[in-house]
Amino acid sequence: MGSLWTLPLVSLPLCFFFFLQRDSIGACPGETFPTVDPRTEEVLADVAKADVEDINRAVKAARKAFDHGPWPRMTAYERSKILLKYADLLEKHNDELATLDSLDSGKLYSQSQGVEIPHFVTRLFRYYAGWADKIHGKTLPADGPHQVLTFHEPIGVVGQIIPWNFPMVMFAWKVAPALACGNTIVLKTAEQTPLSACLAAKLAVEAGLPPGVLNVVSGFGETAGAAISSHMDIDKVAFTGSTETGKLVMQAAARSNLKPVTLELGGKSPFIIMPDADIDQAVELSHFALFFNQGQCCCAGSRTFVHESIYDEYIEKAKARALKRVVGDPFKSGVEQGPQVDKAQFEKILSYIDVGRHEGANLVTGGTRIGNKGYYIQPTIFSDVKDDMAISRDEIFGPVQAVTKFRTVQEAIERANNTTYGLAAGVFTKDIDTANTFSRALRVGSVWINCYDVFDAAIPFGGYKMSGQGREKGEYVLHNYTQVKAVVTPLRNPAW
Ligand code: TXE
Repeated sequence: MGSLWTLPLVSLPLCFFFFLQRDSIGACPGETFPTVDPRTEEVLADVAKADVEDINRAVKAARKAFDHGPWPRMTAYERSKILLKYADLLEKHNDELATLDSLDSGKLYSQSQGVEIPHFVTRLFRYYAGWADKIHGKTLPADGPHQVLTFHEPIGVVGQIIPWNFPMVMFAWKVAPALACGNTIVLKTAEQTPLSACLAAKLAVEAGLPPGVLNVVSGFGETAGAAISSHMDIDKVAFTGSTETGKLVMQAAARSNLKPVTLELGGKSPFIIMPDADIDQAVELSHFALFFNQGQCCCAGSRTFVHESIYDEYIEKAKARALKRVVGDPFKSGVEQGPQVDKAQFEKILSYIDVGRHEGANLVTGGTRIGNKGYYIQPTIFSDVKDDMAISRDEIFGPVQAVTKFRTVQEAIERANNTTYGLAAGVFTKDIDTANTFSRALRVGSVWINCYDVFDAAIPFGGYKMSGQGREKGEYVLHNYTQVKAVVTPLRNPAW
């Protein structure tokens, strides 16, 4: 653990947002809001509360940097070198960034320190540093005596709004590709988890990102977030969060300047276990698919479909596994599950557990909070869940697994697809034909066969239906952050 960030954060001057003019600036009226440690329910730090006027200032800085600054004009290779230097600094500060994310969100330190920052943050910046000088247009064979070229240009000032479940990972998914394409950015962190992005913004200055290119703002959704999505001088908005808020972002974008919108939203992903599966492996993987990160994953495998022939055995073993799950302080080794991120999420999950009981699902294990301090919830399993129950339809975003049985592949496909969401799915089978059938029939953005939550900088991620629009990561995300310009020139001597 990094030494600096093991101090109680209340005393640290983390009350700011950064413009990259080498200054840290407080929010306009000097207002702050507390960010809370979900382990103790105590205040960690007071953070600048950006308002509409702060967003205007951030956009002004980003606009100036885009219209007149060096970032979109420098060679792609120069941009790439700065991104690589940024990645080196993120790597150097791996443990502090991980500590801030775990303090702020309650996620396991082993996960943020050993997996998220190195593999999904630093790695992602290096991946997009590699892309910077490979983003280019085409030469097109048009009918007639014309030379036709396309330029792939940066889109301009990009607004980005991120959630709290993977604070630094979401920062990297948004910032790295947008910078590689030559854009400038105004990014708003989630009000639950503003800390790590403050440090990341400071490191961006150190890496040599020119002034005004990356503007990180902490504040609330209804004010600062809404000001971003409705801003007339922001050219594109990228959002990750709930489906409900995604609709508001899209409406605001349409009502203002019709800026293009990409959305990565909620899910209710099926995890389908066939009778030929190794039952112990299936139990372990489906447990991981749901309970990972306290169940706070947009792609959590939250509807477990188990073939009727192995259903009873599965329930028994899944219960034993859930009872073995170690819940506690996310900084302690051996702990598998920390607290939920905040009071609102904690109460939402407990109320869904009540709804599940009242709807007649069978509570197999769990169902209550743990202790009386901190937002800890018992790993919870419901069996005999019917498709029309709220716990099967709605995104609970917590450690609550809903298990149901099925008979045929066709039935599993139809029921798995019978949702407004379409983010991801897991399929557990030894039969390649069954695996192929599922991967083609499921209406989701990611299908994991005999694995789950496999992320890589190169693999695109995003949703069908109300799980979102557009893709993040890989080459696909570059479309979100570039404009295509067609340039046509008459050919004087078409024969040549
Ligand atoms: O999400 P919001 P919340 C789901 C999950 C969770 C539920 C509610 O089911 O229980 O959403 O969580 C900003 N204009 N996911 O309330 O409101 C907000 O400040 C512009 C799934 O935290 O969507 C934050 O930065 N922005 C999800 C971000 O939106 C607004 C991850 C997300 O907050 C805004 C998080 C507005 N009007 C929650 N209102 C995933 N896909 O991974 C809020 N925001």
